[in-house]
Amino acid sequence: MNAPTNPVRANPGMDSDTFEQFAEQLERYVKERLIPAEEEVIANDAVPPEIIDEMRDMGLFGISVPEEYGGAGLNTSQYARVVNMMSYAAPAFRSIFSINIGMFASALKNGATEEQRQEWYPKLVEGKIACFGLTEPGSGSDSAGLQTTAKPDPDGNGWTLNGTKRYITNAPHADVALIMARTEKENLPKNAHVSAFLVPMDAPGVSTGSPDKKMGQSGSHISDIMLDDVKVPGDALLGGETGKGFRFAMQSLDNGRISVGAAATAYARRALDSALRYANERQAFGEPIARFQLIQAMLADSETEIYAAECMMRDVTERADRGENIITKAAAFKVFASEMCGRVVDRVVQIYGGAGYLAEYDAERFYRDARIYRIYEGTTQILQLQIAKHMLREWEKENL
Ligand code: COS
Repeated sequence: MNAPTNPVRANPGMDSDTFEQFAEQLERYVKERLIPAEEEVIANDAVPPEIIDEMRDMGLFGISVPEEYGGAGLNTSQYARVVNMMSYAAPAFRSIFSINIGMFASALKNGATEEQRQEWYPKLVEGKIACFGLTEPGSGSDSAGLQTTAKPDPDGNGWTLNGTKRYITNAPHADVALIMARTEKENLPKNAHVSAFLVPMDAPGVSTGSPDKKMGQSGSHISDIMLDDVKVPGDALLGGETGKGFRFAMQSLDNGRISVGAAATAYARRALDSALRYANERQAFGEPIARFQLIQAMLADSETEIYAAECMMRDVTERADRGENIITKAAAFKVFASEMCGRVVDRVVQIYGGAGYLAEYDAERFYRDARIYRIYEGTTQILQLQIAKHMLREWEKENL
């Protein structure tokens, strides 16, 4: 059963002709500019700065920001399609702007005061980079267990933050972080001990660790953020109220899960296209391996599953645009798309055979890059629990 549509939150987005024109250009940009640049991204573990500038010029860093604040005002369906199109190329290209247009923009939309929106939306549009500080060394899935503290200053005019955030995507490049911190010592019902703060990364006391070495996703960087007696003004508190940070973070994660699902779906498509080409080139027993039915089964299963994820993406994002509550469907999409991508890249390595194990061929990096999709923005297991919790709650409402 779905929550009723809320007309206040329904989002028509950019007018569809303009969006389709933009989508066509973006698709061309991905194929003609980003894919040829992948080798350089991998060799240097960095997205070339000129590509970041081009992406800024295309407005990608603020594409979901409402038009009245200078953005392109994409709705959730359009946002997911942009993420999906960009994620056909190496994951680092999505990564550099995805927090801006996803979790950070979402937190501003759901939680910020008008003054905060006026300050931060235009900065996203300009291309400033945002990161999202929820996870800590001692709390990942158990996000409400965070230990970072925000204490009110004695004069009542600001806050002092202390703590460490871990695995923060884009932290080494970010201009601003949304930091979830504890404003109460003890855990409160509904996690009301958590509040969210807009923290400029150049504030005194903020530092970042060196980028972590990872299994895949070259060119995308994560690191710790250390907060050492960081003083922020009173208006850095998101929404101007304490106790709302967990809710804002979870709402942002609904959006982040759509982004990961869209990215995983596109990357599965990329890997499958590559396997299709390889299966037609590679000869065995005197003919292309694509002629063999056991290879065909792997191709067909992958096509079927990618199609299912594409349909889920369309459905969940249209529901979001109608203002429906999408907590469970965003989680279900992320679970299915990320697990599906894992199965597809595994089959793709199998189709490539021995070559699939070599770094010289694409299949090996597809396999490594895809692994994180099942983990970040909510592991499959945490999302299974979330989906079941809401199913049981609905059932009880209707039956008890
Ligand atoms: N939208 C709006 N409000 C939400 C919400 C959402 N998606 N999720 C939670 N809330 C609010 C609600 O008020 C909720 O109370 P009700 O369910 O009674 O309405 C309250 O927050 C508490 O939520 P919940 O009971 O789900 O919190 P738990 O402490 O049980 O924690 C899990 C839930 C474990 C699911 C949560 O901590 C989580 O999602 N962890 C994974 C975090 C994650 O994805 N990390 C990835 C890295 S961050 S980039």
